[in-house]
Amino acid sequence: EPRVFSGVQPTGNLHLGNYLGAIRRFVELQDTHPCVFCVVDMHAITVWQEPAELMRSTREVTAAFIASGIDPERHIVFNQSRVAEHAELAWVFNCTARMGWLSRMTQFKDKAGKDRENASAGLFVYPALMAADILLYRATHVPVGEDQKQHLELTRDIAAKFNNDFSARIAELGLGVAATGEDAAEGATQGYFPMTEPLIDGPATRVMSLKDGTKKMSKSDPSDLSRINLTDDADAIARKIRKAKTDPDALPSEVAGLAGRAEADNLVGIFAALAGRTKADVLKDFGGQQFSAFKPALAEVAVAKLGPITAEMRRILADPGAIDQVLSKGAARAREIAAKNMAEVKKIVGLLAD
Ligand code: AQP
Repeated sequence: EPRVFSGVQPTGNLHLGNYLGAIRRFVELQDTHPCVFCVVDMHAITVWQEPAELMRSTREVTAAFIASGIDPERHIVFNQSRVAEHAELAWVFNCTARMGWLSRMTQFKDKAGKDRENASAGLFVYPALMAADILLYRATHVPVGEDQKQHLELTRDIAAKFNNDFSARIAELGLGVAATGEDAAEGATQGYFPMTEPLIDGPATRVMSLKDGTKKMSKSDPSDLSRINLTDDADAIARKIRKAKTDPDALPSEVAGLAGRAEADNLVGIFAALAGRTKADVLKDFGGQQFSAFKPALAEVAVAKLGPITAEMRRILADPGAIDQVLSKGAARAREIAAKNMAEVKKIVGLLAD
């Protein structure tokens, strides 16, 4: 049975990359799949968060979901820490995942930096918690940006190892579904967890920094000029695009001409994604023109697309009580699925429960 799961961390500075790479895809998928959208506050605390700021940010991500068009009546929207089963399944997966697998995660290496001894243990096991988020709902599809590809592969490895370690038990309890992907390739006929497919598609799976076309647009970049925040007003958006790094040449008329021009490629990609057009189509209009002509047009598209979302976010954020109610109701619905599946996992593993 298909189901979509995805999460966004409440770590402040929600930006255009989060919107184009993830949230906008969530909105599209709600018409075709039952969806679970989670504000992953337990992931956020793998690095230090100011408590008041964490609460504010959790409400802000929820407001961004709703303002972008996610319907919390039709789909499940909640914050992770409200559903204790995420932590429970994460523990089981900490015991499934191997140190070697986790050691190879590039996000851990990037975030821990040189001072690895001083990184939290939570940051190291972050991908096991992410696997738990997804597999707790036995989700089959996960829309994410390109940067999460490796974590999704690890999720599949964890699911495959769990299915394989407990294959006899899963069959004995009649809890399996037909094996797919790696399980089937290894000759298993029954698995408990599905081989989740990442959905990394659309024109903006990796939006780059406005200041450096080789770095992804990121919440934690110290330069606010590197990103367009979902809370930026029209003036801020126009100013950031005006100051965005470019090269001195005119825009090419063919997509091939963007090769080796990271900043130009990024800006054209952002234009295309926001306008719902292809890069080739955008270059038909702007090929041969200077950035001085392209940038105001890009700012106009960005403001037209993001302005209404920002305004709606402000309106929603004015009533934090209503946001908390959405999260609380969503958590109750999430818990129904999570409790059933976690009880089955306990049976499979041999953990006695009531
Ligand atoms: N630049 C990006 N382009 C496309 N998609 C992106 N995502 C993040 N950055 C880009 C996608 O947004 C979703 C939620 O991200 P997250 O907040 O859970 O994770 P993150 O990678 O920590 O976000 P940041 O902004 O990059 O924060 P820092 O600075 O802490 O590293 C995910 O689907 C992600 O792929």
